Amino acid sequence: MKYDHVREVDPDVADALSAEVDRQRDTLAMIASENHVSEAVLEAQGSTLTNKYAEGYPGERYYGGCEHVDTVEELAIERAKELWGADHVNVQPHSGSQANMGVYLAVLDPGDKILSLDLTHGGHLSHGHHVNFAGQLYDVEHYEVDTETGTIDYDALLDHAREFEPDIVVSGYSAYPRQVEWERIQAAADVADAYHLADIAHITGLVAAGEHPSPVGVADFVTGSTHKTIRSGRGGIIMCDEEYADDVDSAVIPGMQGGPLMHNVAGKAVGFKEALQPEFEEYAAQTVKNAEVLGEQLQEHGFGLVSGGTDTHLVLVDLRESHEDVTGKEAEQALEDVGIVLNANTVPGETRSPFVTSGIRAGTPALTTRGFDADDMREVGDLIAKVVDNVDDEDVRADAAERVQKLCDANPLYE
Ligand code: DSN
Repeated sequence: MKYDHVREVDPDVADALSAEVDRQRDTLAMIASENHVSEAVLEAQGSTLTNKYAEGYPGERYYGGCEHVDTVEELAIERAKELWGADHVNVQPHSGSQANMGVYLAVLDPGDKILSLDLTHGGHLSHGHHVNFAGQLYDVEHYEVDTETGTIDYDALLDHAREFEPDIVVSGYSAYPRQVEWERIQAAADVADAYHLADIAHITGLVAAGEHPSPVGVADFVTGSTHKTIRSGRGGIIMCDEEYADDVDSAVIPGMQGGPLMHNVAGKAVGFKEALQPEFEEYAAQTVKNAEVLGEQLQEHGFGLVSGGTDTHLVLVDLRESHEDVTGKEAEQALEDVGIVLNANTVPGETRSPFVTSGIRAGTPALTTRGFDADDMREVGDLIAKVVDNVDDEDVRADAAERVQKLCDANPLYE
């Protein structure tokens, strides 16, 4: 990729942009929330739509000159409706967190009650963590996974909802390897006469491709981010029934955002079109298969997985089961040194700080995009095991780095 215009104005930034392309080409992107979008999505995001203000919605903007951005936003909306089957879609949230903020703003008042999964059990900051606006504005309690099984304790959630009487129950997670039983979450919302927000940020692509059951038609609100497994332009999305459409739209603008990022909306439209092609279903199925193979390979090497495996695009390794003395942070650093980029992650029953942690989370969406198959994933599993087994061994690292480079060369990116 060339950045000729940037280079002319700003060589320092051009160098960083080029170096980042090389980094992505020569390392394994295994942060479960990341992916590699197509050049078509990149081009749409880098378009002149970044120049346009378009507060409002297609056909009813506060500014003139919106005919082309209207086309783009309408296409993004129609394609999203086709992908997820929702009645109403808002494609303007700048991120998944802002999509959640939009829903809270639409139906909650400050001080209202949120019941959501604890962050260390796989939840998300925007579900009401105390350092986040949601934890500061609302009265939040958390449910948990069963620490024995690693899966959501739906019975305890039901009891918790009965006692706490939340105004909204939040489901959908950022470090949960198993399928979510949306109806059982809905039962907890029903018992408290609460709304149900399903945040499918991580699994948007899996849901669209039918690789994970859909909460659309079960939950009142479904939010997501658009650049993870769905592999489109960066940002967020809100889906809901028609009855909540006006409340959601006014919460997004004027409630919490100004001008939409129309270049990103264009990236969403293009990525959604790609996801509507039959190949996307194959991609999503392979993503899940690759995670399963990775998990099995790690288990062969003695690693423990939260919940004992995965049905999704990620595995969550509990290092306490196999490497009590290696922290998530140490494993993350050792792996990054050989070109395997994933993240340290808290695990259920975590005793270390969120900066240290006892786990690592590894995802397959980006590797699957660049063509990794089951054999490649076995090799990746072997490499992760070898490096974590020998965190301080320079020879092991040198050998692993070479094998990582071979995998990258065999599965080229942005040629
Ligand atoms: N940062 C994302 C993740 O890694 O899960 C969630 O927003």
